[in-house]
Amino acid sequence: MKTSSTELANAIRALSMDAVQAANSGHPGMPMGMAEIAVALWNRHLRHNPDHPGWADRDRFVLSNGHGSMLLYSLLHLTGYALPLEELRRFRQLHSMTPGHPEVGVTPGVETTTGPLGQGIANAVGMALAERLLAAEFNRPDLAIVDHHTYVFLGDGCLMEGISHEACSLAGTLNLGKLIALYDDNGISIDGKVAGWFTDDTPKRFEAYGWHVIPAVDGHDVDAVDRAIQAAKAATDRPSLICCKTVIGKGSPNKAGSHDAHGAALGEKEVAATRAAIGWNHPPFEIPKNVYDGWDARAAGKRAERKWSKLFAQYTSQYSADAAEFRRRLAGDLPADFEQRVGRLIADAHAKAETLATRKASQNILETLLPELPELLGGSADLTGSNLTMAKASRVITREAGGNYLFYGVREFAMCALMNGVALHGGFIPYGGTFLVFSDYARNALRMAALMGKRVIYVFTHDSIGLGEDGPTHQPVEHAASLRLIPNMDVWRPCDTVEAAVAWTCALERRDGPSALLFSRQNVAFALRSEEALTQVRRGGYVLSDAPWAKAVLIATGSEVPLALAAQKRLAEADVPVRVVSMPSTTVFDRQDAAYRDGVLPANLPRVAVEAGVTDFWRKYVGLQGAVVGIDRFGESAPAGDLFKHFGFTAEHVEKAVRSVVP
Ligand SMILES: Cc1ncc(C[n+]2csc(CCOP(=O)(O)OP(=O)(O)O)c2C)c(N)n1
Repeated sequence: MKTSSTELANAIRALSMDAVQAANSGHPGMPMGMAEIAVALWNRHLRHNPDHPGWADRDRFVLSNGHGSMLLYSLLHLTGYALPLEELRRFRQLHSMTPGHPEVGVTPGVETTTGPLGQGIANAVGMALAERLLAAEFNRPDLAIVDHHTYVFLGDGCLMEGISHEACSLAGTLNLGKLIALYDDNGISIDGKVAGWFTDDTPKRFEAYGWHVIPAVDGHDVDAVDRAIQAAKAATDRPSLICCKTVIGKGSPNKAGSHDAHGAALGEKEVAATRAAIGWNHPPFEIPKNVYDGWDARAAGKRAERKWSKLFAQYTSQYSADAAEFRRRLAGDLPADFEQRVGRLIADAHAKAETLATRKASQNILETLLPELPELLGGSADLTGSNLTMAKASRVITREAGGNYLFYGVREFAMCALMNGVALHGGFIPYGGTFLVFSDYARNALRMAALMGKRVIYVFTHDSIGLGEDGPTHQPVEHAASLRLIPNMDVWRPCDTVEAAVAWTCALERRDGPSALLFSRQNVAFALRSEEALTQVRRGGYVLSDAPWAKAVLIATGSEVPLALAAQKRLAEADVPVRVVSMPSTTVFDRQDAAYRDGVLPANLPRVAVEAGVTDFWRKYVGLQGAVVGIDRFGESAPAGDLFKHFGFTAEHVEKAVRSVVP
């Protein structure tokens, strides 16, 4: 007997309200309200294989309204993913596979970590972009090995968040036709009826972005949603938004339609009343066999993947080199000769000993690497000429054509959240640029990349007061330190062409997290270093210039390294030998073994740090007895040279700081 859509939907309702009740924590309203929409998509359209969640050509599904995580966990369990009922019972408990919000890597089938509203839809735009670009690069006539949709559920919260504007506006411009968003229009958010704070005409808003909009769909009518999805799939020239009218907490006699159903357990009594109202007579966490059978997506998933595998086998026989490259790209492996190439790049930089702005050094590196790394997907938030993120091999992505460089427009947050989506999709290593000071605009996307452990590279230029005349609005002061506070974020502030090349190398080689590369606007004198020092740059901190019988250690980063060297020279002339340590990446240095760290920073020597940023951060290296030459206020608008002098970034002042700590 075919299981009815109502039963399929009610299984989601029951699992969601029961799991939230068991945890006495969570959000039952959204899963109960989106249950029919989920049936339409997951039971009739979504192409996926629960036995192989990593299948390359699966449809991607993003739950942008991630607080409704029980919806996704119910779906994954019911369709046959390796997510046993036991894990649903342990919703939100320590080390369960069902954390409060969906987390990629924790639960099979979860494509991205969501919860911070608005970012899921931006991730989905990134995934749809990656699909489009990969298809343009690898598909051949009659051999569309990349051909899948990206579906996203979102609610009022996502649409209120500014990032949804940034991301959806760009998705419209790029005509991402395989992106299909389903909007849970229930008129409720945490504080109550959204009519008091959210009255946009959402369909008109998305039409203005150039989306294909299907308004006023009854979100509790599975067939209606099904038809809307069919129409959305047919509109291949634009992304689609399906606006579904729903009732939050649908099924709950006393809480449906109210914010009471949003973010708290319904309560034992109301759960029982809901069971009775929807005619679900099974005990908590018991799903009848016919319902499991109705949901089971494994056989269909296997068939779909098998079909694709045949296509890919044919592709492999006709285009074996492309097939191998496709596999490499999706595996995220760097080309076999990568190590040699970057080895040469670093050796060349060492030999040339050029004095350049580190942002320019970064561009030169891209000139060398881009032609060899087709997986690099670059871009900038409208600062290409300043970030120097483009190279000769960059090809601009347009709505008509693929490429490897995207003009993101002035959309820092969307850029970074899109890059997360691109990295999650696979096939690319995204990098994107803006001024360091505007990393704040994107900050939560940076945090999410770090949390998800994704290889995303940020090119943050104009990294200090050294940018000069643009003034304090544009001069980062606290940013380097504050980026270093994000767990799993590698932060590099290279001092010259060699360190810049090493920073890029390490960021590209790193598979388990993002890297922020901080580059200067202004020229920085090349730092001559020994062969031994050269090999140690990748350890994040190293002895750049030693002195026998050193009385102190001077630690510097980026554009302040030459200053430390100048101070060292003055001190040497006055018989105060000091060691200079260059510390391009404190985060990487901190991961080195204790013997190495102690070797670089001997415990018995007083320390002075020099960085054109807030001083607090450096206390962990210099201690309370040491000194920091930094800047604990906002900058000023003036030529860089004047600012460095004004704020005490002079060899004289650094010398004084050293003398203050040397006994
Ligand atoms: C960026 C961000 N801000 C705030 C929150 C807290 N929050 C979680 S759900 C929610 C309301 C969302 O409303 P809606 O999308 O309509 O969800 P529904 O009430 O329909 O479940 C808020 C403010 C969040 N998760 N992310």
